[in-house]
Amino acid sequence: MLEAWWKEAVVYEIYPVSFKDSNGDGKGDLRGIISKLDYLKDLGVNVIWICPIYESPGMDNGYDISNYYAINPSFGTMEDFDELLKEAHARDLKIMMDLVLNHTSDKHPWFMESRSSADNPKRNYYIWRKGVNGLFPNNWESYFSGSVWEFDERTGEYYMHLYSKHQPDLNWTNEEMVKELYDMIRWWLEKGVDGFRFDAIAHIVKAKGLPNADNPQHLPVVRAYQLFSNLENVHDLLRRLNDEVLMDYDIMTVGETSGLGPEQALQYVGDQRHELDMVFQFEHMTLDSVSTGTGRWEARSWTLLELKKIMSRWQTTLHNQGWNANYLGNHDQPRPVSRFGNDRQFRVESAKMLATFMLTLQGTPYIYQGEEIGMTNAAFENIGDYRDVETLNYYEQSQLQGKPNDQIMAAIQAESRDNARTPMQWNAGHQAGFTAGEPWIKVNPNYTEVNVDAAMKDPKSIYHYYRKLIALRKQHKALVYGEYKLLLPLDPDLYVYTRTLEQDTILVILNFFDEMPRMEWPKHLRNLTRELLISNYEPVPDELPDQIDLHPYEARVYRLY
Ligand code: TEU
Repeated sequence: MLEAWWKEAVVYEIYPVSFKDSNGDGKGDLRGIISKLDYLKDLGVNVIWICPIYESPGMDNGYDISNYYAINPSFGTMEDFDELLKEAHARDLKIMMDLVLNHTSDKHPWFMESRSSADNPKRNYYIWRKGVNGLFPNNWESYFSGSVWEFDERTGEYYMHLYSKHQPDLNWTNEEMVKELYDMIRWWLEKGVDGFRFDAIAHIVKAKGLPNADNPQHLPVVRAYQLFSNLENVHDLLRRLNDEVLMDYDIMTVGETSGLGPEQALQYVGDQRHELDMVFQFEHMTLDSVSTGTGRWEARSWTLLELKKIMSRWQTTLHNQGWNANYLGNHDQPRPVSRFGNDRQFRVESAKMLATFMLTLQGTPYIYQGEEIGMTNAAFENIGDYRDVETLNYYEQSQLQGKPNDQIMAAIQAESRDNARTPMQWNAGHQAGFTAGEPWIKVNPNYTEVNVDAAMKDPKSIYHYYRKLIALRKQHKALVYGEYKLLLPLDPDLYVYTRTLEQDTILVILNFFDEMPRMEWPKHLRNLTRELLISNYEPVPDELPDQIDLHPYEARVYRLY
């Protein structure tokens, strides 16, 4: 087993525009983050992943970069960034940057040049094609609805954008372009950043010849993820990036790779591969909808058996060979407590149960801002309150297709990325203490009850439970490196597993629902001494030794010896 600091770390993700506003313009900023470093240090996390803060027109909240070397003025200045880095490091906190290498903004000077004429030297920095019979060059559907192709009048050709039309895809077969990216990455590393999250990295290679996807129903566009996700050449490109740039620095890397299972993930994260340290997988994110991308709007019900199967496969397949990145929420997903827990009747209990899950699996845990206080989906009723380009595109396309409005809004309320993007709730004061002005997106009205201030004062809060869990993870190496073993695989309500490292065994019991199931203590563990390390309920004094009745969403972690 190889030890590494990033395996022992707990990562906290910041969506900067919604974290903390220091100047009253309604948008979060770097000085806002600096003012909360002590809060994060106190929580116990080690690494802060900051979503893109580069110069950007903000069509996709920063995932459309127009200058990789500059800070978006609405977040602050490069001096602010340097100070953030310095202040973080002074607290032994690491900073992980979010780098978007699959595409840029359509306002990036490269693209402005590229589109200016068909023989511009930067033309091939992007992917241009002629139309076919007056139609799109192929039938691929964009992640954000509609075609991946946008017609550009000036040269009469189409450019490819897997995301919004303001995010043209870079052409990774262009050596010059790739070299420019290397230089830029090295520049940030020389500044002293501690790692990267590589956005949408699975998509930097597209199938040769850009063939049409199967389309039995002859639709104008169809989901074609397999033609631009996790293709073989991605690995060559990542190995080269490592050899030529990353290898020289002690950093952590995580790639965002939708559409793969654990065996395929090992091609990215296998110890011998020298590509990425870990990847964000999406299998558990597709449990309650048919897929990511446009499929995520089509909800279906999920079972715990499926979740256990997926997570267990990742836990065991990567064991001793690679490393997991564990998350239930981020800036692209609804709030976990609303999705996998119960935000009405058991918000506190279920948020703690889900936290126990994430912090006791093998792999590096990622906490998304607000999870530590159990923030919930905002589920705004009016489309006018939404800001996210994916949501707005879906709304527009669905209307064009004639879907009933209540159906569209129900999907948006459950699935919209804006559910996770409402301002961080710091206190019960003006705009939840996020801004002195008017926030760019509405605050979730439950801020009077759900906020950091209240959570810090309440020793039984979700926040204090997180602190304790994070500290436990630091204390018990078995929680970091121990082998995962699923118990009671067929139990439909309980998720039970052990983590074992040498003589040390940790037992985790999670009740995923509001039922009160009884659990027989696993026979092979009955002779061991039990020490309850943490639980989200008070211990029951007169409990029978080999049979326990669980409360709704109860979580218990024992050390057995
Ligand atoms: O998301 C990429 C990604 O895989 C998405 O397709 C994800 O499945 C989607 O948001 C849900 O349908 C990354 C960023 O995390 C996201 O915020 C950006 O909008 C996107 O890349 C484009 O840069």
